[in-house]
Amino acid sequence: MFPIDLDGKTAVIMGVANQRSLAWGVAEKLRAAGANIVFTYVGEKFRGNLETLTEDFPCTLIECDVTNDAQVDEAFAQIGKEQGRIDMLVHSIAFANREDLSGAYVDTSREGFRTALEVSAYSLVRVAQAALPLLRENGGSIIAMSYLAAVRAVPKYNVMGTAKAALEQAVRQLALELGEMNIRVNAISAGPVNTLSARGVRGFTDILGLHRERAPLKRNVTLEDVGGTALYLLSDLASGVTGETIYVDGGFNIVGL
Ligand code: 1JT
Repeated sequence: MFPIDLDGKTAVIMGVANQRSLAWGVAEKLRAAGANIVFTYVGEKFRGNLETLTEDFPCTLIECDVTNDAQVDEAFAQIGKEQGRIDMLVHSIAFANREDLSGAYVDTSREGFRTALEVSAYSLVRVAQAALPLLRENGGSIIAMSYLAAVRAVPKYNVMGTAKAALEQAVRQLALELGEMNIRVNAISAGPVNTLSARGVRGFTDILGLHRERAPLKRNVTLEDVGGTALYLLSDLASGVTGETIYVDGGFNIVGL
């Protein structure tokens, strides 16, 4: 196997809640490739989870609530101080109020819409802004996590679909603007995975089953699947790829009937 060597490269990974997180799937692949990793978290509970998960590998943990401008700036200033520069940025953050991921989309509140778009889409722009001084010297690669509901109407996903549409557009706009600095920006559109976020959704098991039946690969996607594509996008193997949304969904999105 041709190894991807990320020795001497530094990644910032935002959005590991526990071992089922998509961001953790990315972290495991980056670690195997030899990358140096900085994890950001929100709150002591998730810091504790990260401490347990990363017991056996050296990395840095920094608090970063993406809704807090001062904290975003402080976090990346500290990363700059400790690491000098970074090469990779992984955005794996989303939030919507529980009542906005069920019921009628037409009932979405102003506050619910604002929250979902702020945390799940604007946050990519804001962290790219804060990370830019650390990425621009040598160029780099940014990825974000999306879902099919960005481009199709998906029952229940409701306002998160609006947020993912905004996220994918932000990926293209950032790719256009940061390309001249050799910073690539891409999205992974993952099939449903049984993460902490998904567990809060009633009927999620049915969604997984439906995917398994209809997807060409006849299975659900794993953290390995998502991590592998992330590793490719973050490495020089994808040196000519920017502004894309790559589907890691077992082919679900290509099926017509
Ligand atoms: C959030 C939640 C973002 C669940 C999410 C998410 N992105 C994917 N999922 C899982 C999921 C959920 C539904 C779905 C497919 C996947 C929970 C709240 C925070 C943001 O429907 C087809 C509903």
